[in-house]
Amino acid sequence: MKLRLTPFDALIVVDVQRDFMPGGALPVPEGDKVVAPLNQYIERFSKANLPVFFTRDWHPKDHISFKGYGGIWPPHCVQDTEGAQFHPDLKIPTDNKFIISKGTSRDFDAYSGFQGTILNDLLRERGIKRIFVGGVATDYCVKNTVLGGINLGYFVFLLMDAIKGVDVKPGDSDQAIEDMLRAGAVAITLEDIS
Ligand code: VGL
Ligand code: ZN
Repeated sequence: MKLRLTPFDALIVVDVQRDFMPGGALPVPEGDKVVAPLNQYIERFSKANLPVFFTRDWHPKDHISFKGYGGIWPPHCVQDTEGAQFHPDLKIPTDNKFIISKGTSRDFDAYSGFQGTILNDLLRERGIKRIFVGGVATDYCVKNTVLGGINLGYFVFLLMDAIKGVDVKPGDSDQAIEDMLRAGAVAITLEDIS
């Protein structure tokens, strides 16, 4: 497939944070492998003056998703901790970039970047019609952001070369990809963008 970026396109980089990387609190196997390809997407979008959105998990220390507080996850991405920082090699543009924090209230979790955030408003304000989504984890926040985007009427491209999953159960990520494609997401890699 050859597709050309248009003024109605935006890149969404999901949760590329230290705690989701190998050695972090909630490691995604090979999670760090998304950084290099994402940097290439970021460069393409930035050079075309298109907005780049970075979602981040940004939990209070007693968040409902944490073990001991009603959830299933080890504490991760606690607000203002090192684990919540973006991967140090992620090339965050100086201009036309937006940081979207989610899961910020103790009693609510958010796997989707749209949930409880102004992401949809920011995209709509800018006339964005198509979103390109990569990051971690394929089977949680990437999946829910993609499905959320489709439900809100966006055309969604799934960046196959820039996603990694946790696979709590083997096959979860493959199933998530199947679910996203069935819902209407279109799978692409960097080569598909001319
Ligand atoms: C995520 C589990 C818990 C994710 C966030 O970013 O996919 N997964 N919180
Ligand atoms: Zn979380």
